[in-house]
Amino acid sequence: MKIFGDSISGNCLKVKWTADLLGIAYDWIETNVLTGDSRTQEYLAMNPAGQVPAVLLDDGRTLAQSNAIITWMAEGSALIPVDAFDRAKMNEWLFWEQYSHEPYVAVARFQVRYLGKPVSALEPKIVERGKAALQRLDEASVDRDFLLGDALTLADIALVAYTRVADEGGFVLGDYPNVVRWIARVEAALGIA
Ligand SMILES: N[C@@H](CCC(=O)N[C@@H](CS)C(=O)NCC(=O)O)C(=O)O
Repeated sequence: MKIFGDSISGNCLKVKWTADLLGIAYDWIETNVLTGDSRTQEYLAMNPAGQVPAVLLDDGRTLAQSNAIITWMAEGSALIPVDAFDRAKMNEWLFWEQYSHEPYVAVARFQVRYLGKPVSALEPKIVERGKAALQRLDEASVDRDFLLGDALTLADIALVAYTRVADEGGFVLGDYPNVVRWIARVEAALGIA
């Protein structure tokens, strides 16, 4: 399969890390969102959403949305709990990541690091909601190694992607000591420390 991804994007790195951990073979097609590579006619024909990541299978099928891709890749692996309730809890984190974490933590980072916006010029709602997301993660990781307990799941992979670089958006990770320790554990499990 081909993975279309931009190496600066946490959403894309989730897919790479999951494939690497599971030993899934792929060709990485670097797709620069800053220069509009995901908005060409050719790319839009494959993924009408005009975003990365996307995967193109050898049989021509395509799949987009980072958390949909990693869920498909990890089907049947230890990264997805067998128990239905635990699996639903993992999905709770995945949906929360896309609606209540990524739109703030990742967007702040993109605006500061890649668009050059001063942290002081960030929209207050982005900063407040980003801090709230980090606080929630800090509370969730106070008494457990990974978000669902003892074992790494897709919840950790999805959420570590932008949390580990939250500093680049002006957030102070040191204010969330449980998060700092959780990031180190997830990075070690993924071999990306
Ligand atoms: N919900 C999507 C978000 C994808 C997304 O926002 N991709 C960004 C890079 S992180 C992108 O492709 N931006 C370029 C554009 O929209 O033109 C996912 O999780 O895959």
